[in-house]
Amino acid sequence: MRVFANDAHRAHFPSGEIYNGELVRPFECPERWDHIDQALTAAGMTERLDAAALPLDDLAAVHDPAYVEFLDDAWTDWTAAGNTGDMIPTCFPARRMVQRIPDDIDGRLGYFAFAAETAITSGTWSAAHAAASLATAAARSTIDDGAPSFALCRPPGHHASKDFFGGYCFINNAAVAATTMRRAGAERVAVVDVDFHHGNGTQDIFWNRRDVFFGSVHGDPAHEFPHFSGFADEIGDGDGMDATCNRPLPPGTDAATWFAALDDLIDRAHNHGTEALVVSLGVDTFENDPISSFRLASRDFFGIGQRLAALDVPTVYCMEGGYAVDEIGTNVVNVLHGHEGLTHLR
Ligand code: OKP
Ligand code: ZN
Repeated sequence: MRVFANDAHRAHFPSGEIYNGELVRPFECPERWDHIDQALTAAGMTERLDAAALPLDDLAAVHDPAYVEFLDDAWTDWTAAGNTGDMIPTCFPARRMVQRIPDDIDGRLGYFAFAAETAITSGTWSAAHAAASLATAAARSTIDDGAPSFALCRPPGHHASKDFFGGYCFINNAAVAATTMRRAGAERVAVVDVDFHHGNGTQDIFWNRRDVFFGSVHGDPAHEFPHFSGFADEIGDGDGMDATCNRPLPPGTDAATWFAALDDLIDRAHNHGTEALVVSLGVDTFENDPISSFRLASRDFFGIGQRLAALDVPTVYCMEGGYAVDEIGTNVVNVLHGHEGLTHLR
């Protein structure tokens, strides 16, 4: 497994996350990366491939240029306005309000956000840009020779849509990877999202498109974040009708039920004629994850890689969530070992 990773992620670490009515240390923290990095090394995956900075124009297939410009300028505008803390959106354009980009930075912050738990800090843009660059390089290398790659993206991406951030995500790394694979010649690409949370951003980006299938198994939005996306009756629209497939599952779902849903998604991706695969790899389906409620054990993660490898197409894994920091490395390595037909750690 080729691993794409660098230290640029460290620049993103806001001082707090709004959680249960309190400002807490963000669950999405740099130690997540460190534990994955260490587990990869211990498992013999010692090489780290870097990526050239992705030209901002290349993001235009996935994100609105005005949104990219907002992210690029956000910290400068925020501090120029005299603010000293991190950027936390507090006012959003709800139903029947004016959907127009404000000049004021507080207004722009709310306009380009869908959730308030996710703060922007001084290094957020550089880290998010670097993560997307890693996803691109990984996708390109995998299309070039067919061998699987893992992009150790941080911050994650699957909640970020064309023009909004939230759920710890700013740039949609998996959507950028899928776009890279399309441009490199794959006629049909599938994004399979195994993170505990629904990948609302990826779904939205490809909602009307037939060439990119999106399938997700996740906590039922009736009970879980992102609350307003991920229901079973969301199936895409227009040319993209039936190229979106959601499998929401109830809190407490066990491995057997979860894998039945994954097998279903994999069949759908296969029947869609996919020539290349992007995996939104969250390991927050783990039984001890602090913010999620599914019950996969560490060795179950091996089965995820095994099943996805059976699709037998060039595959890039993009890191998404997983917040049980002590076990995150084991769980990720098990997925990658499953894909490569190796043995699981435990
Ligand atoms: C990001 B990723 C639950 C609050 C949820 C946001 C979770 C973002 C998850 N009470 N807060 O998909 O792992
Ligand atoms: Zn998640």
